[in-house]
Amino acid sequence: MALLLSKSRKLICLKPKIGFLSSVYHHHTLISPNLRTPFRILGLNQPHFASFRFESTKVQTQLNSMHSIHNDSQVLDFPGGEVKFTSHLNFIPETREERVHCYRVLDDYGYPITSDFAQIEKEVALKIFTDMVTLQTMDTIFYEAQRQGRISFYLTTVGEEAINIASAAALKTDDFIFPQYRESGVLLWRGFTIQEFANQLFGNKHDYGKGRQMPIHYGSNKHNYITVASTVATQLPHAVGAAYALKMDAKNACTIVYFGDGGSSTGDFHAALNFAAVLDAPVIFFCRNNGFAISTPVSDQFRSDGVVTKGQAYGIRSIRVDGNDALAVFTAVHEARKMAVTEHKPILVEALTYRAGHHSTSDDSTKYRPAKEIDWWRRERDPVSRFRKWIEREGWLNSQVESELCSNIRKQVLQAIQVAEKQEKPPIKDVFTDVYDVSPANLQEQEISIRETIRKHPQDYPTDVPL
Ligand SMILES: Cc1ncc(C[n+]2csc(CCOP(=O)(O)OP(=O)(O)O)c2C)c(N)n1
Repeated sequence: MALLLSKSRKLICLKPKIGFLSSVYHHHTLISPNLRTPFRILGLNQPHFASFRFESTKVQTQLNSMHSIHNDSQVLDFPGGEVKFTSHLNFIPETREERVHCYRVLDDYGYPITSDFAQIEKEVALKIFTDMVTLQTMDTIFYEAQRQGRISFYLTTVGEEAINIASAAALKTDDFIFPQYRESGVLLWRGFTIQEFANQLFGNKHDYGKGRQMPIHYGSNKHNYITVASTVATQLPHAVGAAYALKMDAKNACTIVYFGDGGSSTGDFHAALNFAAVLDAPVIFFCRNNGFAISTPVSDQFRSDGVVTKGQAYGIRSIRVDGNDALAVFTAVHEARKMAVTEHKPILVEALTYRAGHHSTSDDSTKYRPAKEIDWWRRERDPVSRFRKWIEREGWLNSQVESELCSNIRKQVLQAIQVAEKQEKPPIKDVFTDVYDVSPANLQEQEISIRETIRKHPQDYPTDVPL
């Protein structure tokens, strides 16, 4: 088949091999991941091409050269870039000799081991600490509320407070957040109130999701926080598309997408990384490698050196950080954001941590890992106390201020639960709205049916749901 190529807007006419090309009607733009310059293909009026034949073009020359090369000194001028030939039959080993190092700033005792980190002002450091404590307190009290049967489900961020808060602190408010579900601290950092969290958990009439989602499926337009979707890793391609849109609109912003090690075992992860790389999308892939996908340990999930090494396979700049070190997380995301926004590059951050709580209230993790291991991480690797030691030494916090702060936060969370619990639920009609512009016949029938059923069996329906 013959076609016309134009590179850098200069037309190169290919001699038709089969002489049926007489006119050109449509322009198609093909952005090749392998070539720096986009090639504009001027095609036939038929919408589909079965195959291409290159003639008198650079590509054809490259393809021809593949056949003529036969010793070590020559290179293969491949469309994806030059490749040196070798006569050594070498397979790339499946692992590197040494695992990728993990960037940290604070040691286990809160002492800086380097001066190579982003400077944080006192106010920001205190907000990081306050929000980490708030997150821990919310987790403790909301978890207990679920155990008391007051809410149906909960999921904590225990052990991942630094990942949540310090990564959020390094972003700008115009950046869009695509969470998995263990990142409520990012929303907290952005100003979602404890009352708003409680309203969602209780699914009352003030919940922005109108009570239609399980607890912990937070979302906020105001805070550029895309609503949590439990389907693991679906947020990854979404974040890439949104990042590409930000770039097209010349916005000074990026997206960040959080996911667990389990999320990296899905097809969506690989599709997202590849798209992001070839589209030069300003997206930060933030992997919370906490060792487990529910009961599946990372050793049963991949044979690679964690997740960080997968970035390079897709042509993505990557870093591994200590997820329990707030200063390391802050610095890595701060730098990642700069590169994503100014260079229009995707960046992969793998934060090593440990899920120090159960997967959710539907899980008992002592069934598949030793309780002693959990205790050890909670005691010895707690990211909040490590950061506290650092700010104490900086002279920004003392024990009296800390204890007032803790008791104040506790009161606020308890108060928010009491308020949320007393609120009415959203009205029954909300079950049937917001998907279709005009309600289809089957939904109308279902609404009539449920109202009739409630009329017949009122004792089986909650009294706080307005009809
Ligand atoms: C597509 C899909 N598959 C399976 C599940 C069930 N599931 C819910 S959470 C989860 C584990 C995810 O683990 P990870 O991504 O490591 O995140 P973590 O919970 O450790 O933070 C699984 C398998 C799901 N929600 N969606």
